[in-house]
Amino acid sequence: MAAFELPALPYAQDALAPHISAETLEYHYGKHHQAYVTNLNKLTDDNADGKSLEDVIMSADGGMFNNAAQVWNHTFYWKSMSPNGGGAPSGAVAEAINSAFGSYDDFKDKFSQAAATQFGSGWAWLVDSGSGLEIMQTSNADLPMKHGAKALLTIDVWEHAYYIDFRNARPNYISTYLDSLVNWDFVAENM
Ligand code: MN3
Repeated sequence: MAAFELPALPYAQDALAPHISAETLEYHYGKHHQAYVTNLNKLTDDNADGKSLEDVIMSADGGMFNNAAQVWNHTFYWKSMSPNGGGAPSGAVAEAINSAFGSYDDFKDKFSQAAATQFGSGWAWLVDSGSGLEIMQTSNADLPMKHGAKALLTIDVWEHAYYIDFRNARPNYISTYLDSLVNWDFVAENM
């Protein structure tokens, strides 16, 4: 009977500054993410069926799918970043990246290109497809679990993710994410 809730941010609202400002998180987390939770609760009658968020994502379509998936995507995105993140991974993650893409630089090029060329609103992902690590692009609220893949890392490329800090310069947002924010410990947990 519990309603879906907005999970706490894994860091303070100003913790990603100067790369991503407190103002961006005030709107992106406090308004956008919150609105997806609020809308999902309206559409699911405060989850009277007691379904998990993943159950709703896998069974719903239309507005219910969009809001449920966006709740999940944003929770995953906040964890994909860290105040002390960025740069090349080490250990098992580095080995998996090198094995799948040849090198960290090759991964970086492919991930950046996927994030930059996602037309309009959407997401770029590092996923485990079941036969190794791959880069995936999704539009709007779409996400890897709908395609049988396991998400390991994501970047939100909806304009609301970067417009306050980077205006229209999506490539600068992507390089800042990779160089200063990406949370490889979270990827290791997901692998
Ligand atoms: Mn967003």
